[in-house]
Amino acid sequence: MSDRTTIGVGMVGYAFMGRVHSQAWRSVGAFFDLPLAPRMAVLAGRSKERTEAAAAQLGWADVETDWRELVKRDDVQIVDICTPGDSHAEIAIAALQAGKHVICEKPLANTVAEAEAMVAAAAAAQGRSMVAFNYRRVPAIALARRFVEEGRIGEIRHVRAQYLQDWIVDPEFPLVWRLQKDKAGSGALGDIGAHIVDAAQFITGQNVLGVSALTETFIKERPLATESAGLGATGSAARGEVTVDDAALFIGRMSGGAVASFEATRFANGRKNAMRIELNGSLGSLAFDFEAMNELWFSTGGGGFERILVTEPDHPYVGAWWPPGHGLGYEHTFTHEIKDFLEAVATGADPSPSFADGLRVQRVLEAVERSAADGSRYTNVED
Ligand code: SOE
Repeated sequence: MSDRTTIGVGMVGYAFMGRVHSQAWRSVGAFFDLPLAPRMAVLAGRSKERTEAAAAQLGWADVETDWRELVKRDDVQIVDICTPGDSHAEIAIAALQAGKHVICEKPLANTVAEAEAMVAAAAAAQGRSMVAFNYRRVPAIALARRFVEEGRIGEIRHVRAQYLQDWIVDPEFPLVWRLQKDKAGSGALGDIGAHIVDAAQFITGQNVLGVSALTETFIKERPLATESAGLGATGSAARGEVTVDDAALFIGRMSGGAVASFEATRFANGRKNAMRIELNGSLGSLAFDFEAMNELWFSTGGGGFERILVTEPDHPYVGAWWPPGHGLGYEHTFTHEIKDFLEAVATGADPSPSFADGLRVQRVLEAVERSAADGSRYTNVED
């Protein structure tokens, strides 16, 4: 352990994603035998007082109040972007141009044009870059991909994906940044729809080719947020317009011949983080629900579905953790992501998902918006 090369990390943002990424940086070296030892060098945020408090709580050695200073520092080789989407492109491009490696929260950007600029900067840079679609690193999802690659469900015909939450059902829930188009790019579509598009493409190995979509905003105005941390917030008396979708539904065609349906909503009362995907193939089916994330359901037709408890040491990532049956949680998906990223940085391999993969998802989101604006007309995802 002691002869590993230390690599300095600088993180921008410290709300929900910043907290969970911090947990991953802190624990990854204790559970995985890595070629590089991350050092949590510096945390950037706008308010000095709050950033210092977050750094002390989360384990960062120093703070900056301007991400541009963080990007310049010699003790930072990796920049981790945990900010709202409106700053992803600017920070990532500056960091790549400064010779840093970059890991960036999803969706990659707020527009296709920004995502294209990020891919171009990544292609011209020495550093590695990755977009943080963490659900690829749920052991059950990685196992589902392995089953598909091994041909265990045969030719895939149906992809049925849902991402259901309920944290904004209350019309008095404040107008946090995730409900503002200029900050988030889109609503449920980009925040959680992006995850199921990536997961569907990752597990099946097929791309979404075109979509027919509709979107809806149920609550058009909400109290302005005074304080906001992560998904929590307090509202004021003044109200503002919700400028994003509350729900996005779309059907699509996949490049390998499968037909797909996607549903992303934060109005599914009782569903907290139900990220679900079911595949039906010529030989069998697979089904997953994040609310029971240590399980994968497998069917070969007769007798319905069999539950696979994905806690065996030979299952993806699991061997590093607890004895069989003891289970993993949300935070582990980020630890696995950081582990894979550090390995790619050490070997010079292209991390997966790359910025190019993030752009591909962005193009699907854009096709969904165009289709929805055009009366659900079938709309090709542009290359
Ligand atoms: C909020 O909808 C959110 O935190 C998303 O932003 C994350 O990407 C997802 O993992 C959980 O839900």
